[in-house]
Amino acid sequence: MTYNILRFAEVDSTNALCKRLALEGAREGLVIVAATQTAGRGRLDRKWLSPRGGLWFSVLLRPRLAVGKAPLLTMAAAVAVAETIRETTALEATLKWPNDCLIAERKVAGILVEGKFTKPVESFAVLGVGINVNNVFNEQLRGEFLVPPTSLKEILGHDVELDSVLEKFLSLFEREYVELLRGRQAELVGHWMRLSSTLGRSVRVETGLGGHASFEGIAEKVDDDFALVVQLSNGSSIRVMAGDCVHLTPIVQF
Ligand code: BT5
Repeated sequence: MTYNILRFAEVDSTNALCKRLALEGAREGLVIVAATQTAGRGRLDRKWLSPRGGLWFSVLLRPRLAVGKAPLLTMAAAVAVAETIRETTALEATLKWPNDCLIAERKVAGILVEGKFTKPVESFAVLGVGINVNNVFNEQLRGEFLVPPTSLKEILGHDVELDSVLEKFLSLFEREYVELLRGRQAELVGHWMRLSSTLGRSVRVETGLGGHASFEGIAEKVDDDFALVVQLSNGSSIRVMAGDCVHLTPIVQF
């Protein structure tokens, strides 16, 4: 993939801008990077705080992928984010299903894939990534987050060059993306599982849907569609396609 990187001092949301350009016919590989976002967003229209110092960017993809397989893009990006952090800082970044990257149970990065999956020619996916690199959080704000946040600078005590993090991510992501498009999902799933801190763990899952809107169990595995399989105390399992997952206890061995 040939990347074409456009940099901005400030945008509303790199995902929103990337989407607008996608609709105008921009090519796969367009990367929008912004020093700050005034309306950065997470899933379900949640706010994503994007002050200067962080790495906020979106990549335009035009994958030939069945609609149901779109979550695998999040998975591929998550693997690339965790490995980028491990390789550039040697910190032990892990993955929380479905879209968080954590260090010591604090959220250091989040991923938001949005798209339009209709006719193959018109369809696209915008892969948005936010990594807390050199930004720091004040204590008051910290309490308002779903998962306590952290940044690379906060842990390391020094700045990390934003461009080197971006470059590393783009090359690692491309590798996972190519594998995915070749249909080698099993490798990708295996890769994600090795980096995961969700599996083997007691979790609470919130789906926001009726029925089993919220339940607890042991996170057993993710399947080929990146659904999370959770084992309940009565021995049965629930397969969750989308939702939030809260880590409840330390990892237990299966
Ligand atoms: C995410 O959503 O984690 C996806 C975040 C994606 C952000 C990128 S930045 C570039 C691109 N352009 C965009 O507009 N977005 C993408 P979710 O799992 O729903 O988590 C959202 C929650 O994370 C919020 O409700 C807060 O609790 C918390 N949060 C907000 N800002 C944060 C930050 N900078 N670091 C850690 N946690 C944050």
